[in-house]
Amino acid sequence: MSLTLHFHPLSSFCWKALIALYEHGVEFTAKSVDLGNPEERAALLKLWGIGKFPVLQDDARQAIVPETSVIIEYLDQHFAGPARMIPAAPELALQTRLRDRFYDLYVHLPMQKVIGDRLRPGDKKDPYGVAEARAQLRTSYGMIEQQMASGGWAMGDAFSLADCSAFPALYYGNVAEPFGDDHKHLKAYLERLKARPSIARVVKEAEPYFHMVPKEN
Ligand SMILES: N[C@@H](CCC(=O)N[C@@H](CS)C(=O)NCC(=O)O)C(=O)O
Repeated sequence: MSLTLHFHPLSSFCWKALIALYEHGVEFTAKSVDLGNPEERAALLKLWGIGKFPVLQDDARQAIVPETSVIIEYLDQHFAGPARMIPAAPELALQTRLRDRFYDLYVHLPMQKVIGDRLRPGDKKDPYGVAEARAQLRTSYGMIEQQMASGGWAMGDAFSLADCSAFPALYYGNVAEPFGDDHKHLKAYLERLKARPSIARVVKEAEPYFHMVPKEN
């Protein structure tokens, strides 16, 4: 098997890549990385100096592919079945990439800030940064509420890269800064995402690890 995904089942960005792998039905080896283990961390750093996962390794093409959006483009280029995560039409592709950036930068990163702060020692917490992140999440939720008013997927009828980005960001976002009563379209979108077989599989595989998600303190 030529593909290996270096990942962790609980990691939100790893979910994004896994969703695309399952959408394409690509065979791959899932190599779980324990970042708390110095040898496993060093091995990941050798692949990608930033030391974040997921990283896709393609032995057949001698390629190391970090960064989820790039991994998903790579899968589209080399492993896509009939469904593509990035549409062929250039304008639609641009809008899909924009929506992907929106979910990563303005939902996923602030969500990580809120949840990541729970892991900091008591004297190293960043309440100001967390308040800013929560405000960003609420702004983004308001935008998504409008975007999703007519239902469907992030880009309309076709499931895409933007939905791969949206799910982990919104799933953990709702844990970090719960949706409000005025977010009915957003809530419905998250439920549609959860029901998608590729996503249901990712969540099921993560379930044994959910007790490791840091609780609010
Ligand atoms: N921009 C990166 C973000 C990856 C990322 O933040 N991964 C997290 C897990 S969700 C990670 O590796 N965290 C460990 C660390 O920062 O040490 C991507 O899209 O792949």
